[in-house]
Amino acid sequence: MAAFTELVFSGVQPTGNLHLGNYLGAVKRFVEMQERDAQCLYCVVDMHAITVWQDPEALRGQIREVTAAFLAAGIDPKRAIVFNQSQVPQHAELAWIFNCVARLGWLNRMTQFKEKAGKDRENASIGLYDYPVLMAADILAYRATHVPVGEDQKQHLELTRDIAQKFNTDFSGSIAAHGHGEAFFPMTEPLIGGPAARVMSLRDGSKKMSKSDPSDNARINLTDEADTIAQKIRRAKTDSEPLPSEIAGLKERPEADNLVGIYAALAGITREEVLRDFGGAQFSTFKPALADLAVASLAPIAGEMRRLTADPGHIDAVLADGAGRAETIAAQTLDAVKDIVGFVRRSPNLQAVR
Ligand code: AQP
Repeated sequence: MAAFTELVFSGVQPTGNLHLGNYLGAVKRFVEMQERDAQCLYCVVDMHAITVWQDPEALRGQIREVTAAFLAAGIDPKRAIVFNQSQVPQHAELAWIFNCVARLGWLNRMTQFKEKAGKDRENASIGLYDYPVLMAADILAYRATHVPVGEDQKQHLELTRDIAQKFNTDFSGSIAAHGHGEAFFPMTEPLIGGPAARVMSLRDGSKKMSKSDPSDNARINLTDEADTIAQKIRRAKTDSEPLPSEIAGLKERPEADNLVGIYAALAGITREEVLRDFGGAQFSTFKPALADLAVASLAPIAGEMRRLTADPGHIDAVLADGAGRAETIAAQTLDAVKDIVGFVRRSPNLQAVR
């Protein structure tokens, strides 16, 4: 592997309906990261997906669809490593070791589990509860230095850092004895930011845009047709005031703030620049401009996704190639971790037992 100064890892769950929030908060930024001096790994996190029930046939299709979205958005599978999590066994292996490092009290504070488990907590899967530990393993199996994610993942990234820190402290003697210096795992930096770090529902500016929202009108799916995108934006909830000229004027106006943020992220400009152009405009002027921009940005991606998903053999080949390259890196990490923890490893030079 070429020597890069950064190692970037991120993942997306194949749980259906990839939406504008996933695109602007994550996938679009994955593409931008390719321009940095970084080895990028982009993972379809299918083991995370099964923390809630998935129909097996649908899941297979969704894994290929997320992969197609990565490629259609501009991720180059020759430069970046594109793969699905379940093909690289080191994720699960490291998660088990991290289960023995992470503390119950840390997981009890995770707000995403509370939101997803809801009132029926006793009936949630253990996997859903343990999700953040597997996520730490995803990232640290590659000793990733940077993780681009949406704002909703901030708390999980903090847990990843806590696990790395505790592992480095608990095993400091062994880490040094095995020649890894003072710290084996890095303090991974979350890359959260820009105008679309948290894209909100089109129907309710207090809720994030989400795959699991029962209302399809709450989100723009990456596979929506142009007419559907325009219609969803036209019907998006707003107030009756014109857009302000200054950012401060968006305070207490979550729906207006959301649409301005979406426009800014799609156009690659700041919220301030959007308001410079549209300050004083009514939504009857702004919404059609936003719809045109959204269609121009998303229609080519949807078209390319349709072309790619028609050839599942090609997608599977991309995933297999990526999994092989990912496993080469993750296996080195796991060998070192097993030595540090004190496991006896199968040596390649071992003589056969007579
Ligand atoms: N609304 C959002 N705004 C900005 N970023 C978002 N992301 C998700 N929703 C938004 C980011 O997309 C990446 C992949 O997310 P995921 O599929 O792994 O999981 P999620 O965050 O649980 O996505 P959803 O759509 O909200 O699914 P459900 O409805 O199942 O909970 C992550 O980087 C995430 O931050």
